[in-house]
Amino acid sequence: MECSSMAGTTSFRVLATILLLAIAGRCYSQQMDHIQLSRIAAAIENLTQVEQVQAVASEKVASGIMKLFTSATTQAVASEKVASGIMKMLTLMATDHLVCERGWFKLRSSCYFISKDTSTWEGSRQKCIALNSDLVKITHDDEYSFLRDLAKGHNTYIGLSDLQEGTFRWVADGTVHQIVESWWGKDQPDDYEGGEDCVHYRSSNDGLNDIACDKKFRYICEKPAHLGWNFASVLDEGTPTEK
Ligand code: MBG
Ligand code: CA
Ligand code: CA
Repeated sequence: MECSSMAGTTSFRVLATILLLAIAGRCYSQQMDHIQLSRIAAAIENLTQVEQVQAVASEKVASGIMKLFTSATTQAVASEKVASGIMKMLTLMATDHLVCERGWFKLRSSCYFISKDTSTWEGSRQKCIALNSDLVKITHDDEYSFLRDLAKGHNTYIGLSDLQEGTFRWVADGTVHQIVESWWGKDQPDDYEGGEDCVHYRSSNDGLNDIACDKKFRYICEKPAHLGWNFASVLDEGTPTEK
């Protein structure tokens, strides 16, 4: 819009004046627009600078957080390493260094004693208790096989009876038995003639059988193995010695 050359005749003077005023007003307002625009531009510039400063700041914050995170991770890794080291040592001591005293046989974390003498089921139990143990409780298939081997073809009492309530329970902890069906000999348990409440390994059937509790058999006692402190072997990580 042109703002300078404006002239008029007399007849148009009033109109021209009005027009001039209008144009002047418009020019003023345009000038104002201009000023406002530059103000806005300056403000934007300011904001941009602030934003840049903030961007730098938040970059710093972000990098700080990253540093903290990295150090936390490093520490976590470090303490994980310590924890796993301790676990390794404990595991070594707990598994490879569990021992049984002389005359007892070890399987996993238990020690077993197989008697040479024979006794009634209750008598057997008392003898186990006198040896700081109890009649054996069988919980695993491989434990059953292990005990079968220990019995070496002799009838041998184990810690199972249904003397109370007619339910077979392990005498060591009173829990109801969870026997693998295949451990029983053929057609057992049968409570033959209503008088069989105690369980033994019956060699001729190669399986468990309920029998009259006053029969005298060998017996197997069980107690927990204890830690043997073999530090040399613990420190020599890779090669735990066989017990
Ligand atoms: C015997 C068992 C006895 C009873 C009997 C029944 C041949 O084994 O020892 O407990 O179950 O069988 O015939
Ligand atoms: Ca057991
Ligand atoms: Ca029987």
